[in-house]
Amino acid sequence: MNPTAPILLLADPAMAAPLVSAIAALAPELQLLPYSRALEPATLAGIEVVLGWRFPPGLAARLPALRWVCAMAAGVDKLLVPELAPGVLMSRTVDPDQALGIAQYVAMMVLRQARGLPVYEQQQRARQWTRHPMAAARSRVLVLGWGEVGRECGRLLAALGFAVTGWQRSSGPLHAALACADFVVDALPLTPQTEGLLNAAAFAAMPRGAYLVNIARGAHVVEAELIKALQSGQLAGAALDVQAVEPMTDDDPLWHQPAVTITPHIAAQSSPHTVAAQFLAGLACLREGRPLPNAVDRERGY
Ligand code: OXD
Repeated sequence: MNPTAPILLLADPAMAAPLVSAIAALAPELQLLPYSRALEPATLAGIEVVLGWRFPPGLAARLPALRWVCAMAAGVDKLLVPELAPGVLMSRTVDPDQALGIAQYVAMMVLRQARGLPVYEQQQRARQWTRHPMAAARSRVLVLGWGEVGRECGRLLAALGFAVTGWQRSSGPLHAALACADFVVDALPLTPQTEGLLNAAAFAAMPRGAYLVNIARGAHVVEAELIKALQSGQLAGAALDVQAVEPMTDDDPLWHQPAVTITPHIAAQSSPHTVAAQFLAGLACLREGRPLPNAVDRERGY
């Protein structure tokens, strides 16, 4: 490897600024090169390492010396582009604090629904002081995806008194599991097998009045079919931190669904210090020919 080759940074410069400072504090000698379309082919030809979130279309094919792609996020779906050469290694960020932050977001949304808050918010707007029967929330929660994030969501929800089951592809048929869930929390990676998994048939398999929380990827959900399930009352509501198109456009029909709570992919972000430390640890492994921490199996997609 060429120790002086710049690291290509694929991220919005404003969003990446804290990460750039964290890396500079730990490894001031490293040159981080923010991607721009004006970069010369000769510069791209020398790139061995990419740190980022998403490949601009066609870029991976223009990096003949590329050895390692390090995702500054938990998910790698936007980096797993078909033109990536077969031998290129990939790893991702695994940040326990991010997993906890996501679990807190999930707990907030599940509790909000389970304790009937949407009804009381509506009543407050109408100055209506009406009590409804309310017991401790002990609903059944199915967490789809049992990796670091899914397990942390499960741990926190179980501590709050919910009956939690984790589901992964080896657990058995999805629809049978959905049939026993008052809440479904999506924490799956996005792969060809999970894209569109939450569709009309999946919503129909859930008990009437179930609630969906998605902190994973918008492409898991067939949004037009979700809207139909909400409008028919099959689903009581959904909290969507991720959407099929991000940023959402003005005319996205999800904006108009009263039973949907939308947040802009903020459930939790990985800490720049953790990303910096894990990236530098990975770089040292790559240079010394040791196995990469948090390596991604490109075939599986996570
Ligand atoms: C993600 C992240 O993968 O924010 O969505 O880390």
